[in-house]
Amino acid sequence: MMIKGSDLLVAALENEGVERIFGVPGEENLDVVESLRKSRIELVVTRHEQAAAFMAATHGRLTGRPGVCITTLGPGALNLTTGAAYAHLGAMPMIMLTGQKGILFSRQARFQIVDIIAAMRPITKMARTIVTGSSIPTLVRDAFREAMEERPGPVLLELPEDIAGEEVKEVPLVPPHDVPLPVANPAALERATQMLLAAKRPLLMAGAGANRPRLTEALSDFVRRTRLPFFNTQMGKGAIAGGSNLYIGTAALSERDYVHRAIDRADVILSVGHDTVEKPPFLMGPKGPKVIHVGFTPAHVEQVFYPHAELVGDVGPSLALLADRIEGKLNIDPAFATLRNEILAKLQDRAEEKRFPLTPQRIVHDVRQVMPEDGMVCLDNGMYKIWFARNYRTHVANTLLLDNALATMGAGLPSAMMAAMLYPERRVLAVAGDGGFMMNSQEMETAVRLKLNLVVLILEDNAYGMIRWKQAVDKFPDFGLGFGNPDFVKYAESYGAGGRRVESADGLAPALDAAFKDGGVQLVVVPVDYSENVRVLVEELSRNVG
Ligand SMILES: Cc1ncc(C[n+]2csc(CCOP(=O)(O)OP(=O)(O)O)c2C)c(N)n1
Ligand SMILES: [Mg+2]
Repeated sequence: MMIKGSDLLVAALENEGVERIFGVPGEENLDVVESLRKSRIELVVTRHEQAAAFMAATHGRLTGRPGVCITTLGPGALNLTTGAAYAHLGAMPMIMLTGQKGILFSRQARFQIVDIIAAMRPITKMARTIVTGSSIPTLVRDAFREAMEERPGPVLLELPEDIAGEEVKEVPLVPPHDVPLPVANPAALERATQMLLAAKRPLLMAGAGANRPRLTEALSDFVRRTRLPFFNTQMGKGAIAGGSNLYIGTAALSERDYVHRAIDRADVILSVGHDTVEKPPFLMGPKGPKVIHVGFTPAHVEQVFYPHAELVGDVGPSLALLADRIEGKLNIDPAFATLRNEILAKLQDRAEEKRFPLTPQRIVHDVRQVMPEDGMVCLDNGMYKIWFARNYRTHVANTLLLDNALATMGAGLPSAMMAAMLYPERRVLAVAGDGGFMMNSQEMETAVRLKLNLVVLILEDNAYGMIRWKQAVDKFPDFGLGFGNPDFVKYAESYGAGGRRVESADGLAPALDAAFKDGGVQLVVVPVDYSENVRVLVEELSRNVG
């Protein structure tokens, strides 16, 4: 039996359980598009390849299974680079399929040809050209294995158009299987046990890796059993469900924030899944706490993070073995509980203030009011990210999606679109600045076309606010970072979405609630007063030295 290369590719993707592919095809992909038409896989076209990559990466982040995106060669493939880096730094499994001119013969000389494999190599785990149809089953299986394996990330497969269109002898697909991972070595468990039993003020830190879908239940179980007080990094938010009287805060800044009062007093930190791509949650030094790294892979050594012990292996089962050894035996300083109350009370400061334009604290507070526990807030990148990371309480894993790895602007809306597709029964909110929203706002059309239920909240300050804040912190004059905006309500309406503008301090929560009740794609724009950035994040915290 003979089979066309593109049919074999699509069969191999079906074999991996792929349900949708996001992207913008070019003429080099037309065989693949035709094979998709005949398959169970849905082709979702986006209005920019970057958004397709952000969506595919978010699929990987939320499910543990790679999301898939497709583009043409050269210009289309290059538009995936930011999404590739987002998945690479964020450890999100993703498969990128790009077209290429024929490799066996080419009648177009070098037209549109860019060495995409070379361009993508530093921002992928693996990048390969498919040179013969008969290698497709093994290459696709290997690509998925590589993308999913710890530490997960993006993989690129480039399919030249002649290989896609060529008939080859049918080759069997490779069936996927689960791979249970080894657990931590007993000697490592013993060492961690001794360190924790000797500690007076131990803390657990949940890092980015703690939010892997396979891990969250086991981690919550560990905290319930050991009663270890915990904090999290920005990307570790929500990883520990329940046990909320043990939550001490989020380390959104590297030092001096309220939560550092607890971190600075800790003698041992059990760091679960910390990935040093994140901005450091605290800075290690000669006098600070001893750190135990718990991870699927060994820790990296950095100037500010160099663990003293490591538990390497499948994190859930390894933590269960650690809990067997320490449950009921820890001696935790009761002063931590008092400190916790002080820290959390501080974060409530000005949360209900009536100032208009709204303060960031008020915005975070009001968003929490309208979001159910399992509602998902998907942030773009801007000043408000720090406020959400510090002040927004999460109770369910992956309910505050933010990017503290590449920290790119433009991912907020696409990541929320993916969340809305995967969890149609939940409330999903994208939060973006007026700068970041406009970097992928064209995807409002995709969201409307897909009939998603999704609310987009835009924080309007007519500026690249975060950079303006840094400019002020560094004592530069206010210069060059302002811009004008479209009328966002009319802009939303022009896409067939709904739009609302918040006109008073008490207007935000009802506007968001009404938007969710209306359903479909809804945009809410709220003016924000960023003077709190300097008052709290610079002046107040700078007094917290020591
Ligand atoms: C793609 C990209 N370009 C530039 C930056 C640098 N940067 C970080 S935050 C920011 C300003 C964000 O402005 P806006 O989206 O309006 O949010 P605001 O801070 O004003 O709330 C910029 C330019 C970035 N992180 N990503
Ligand atoms: Mg702005």
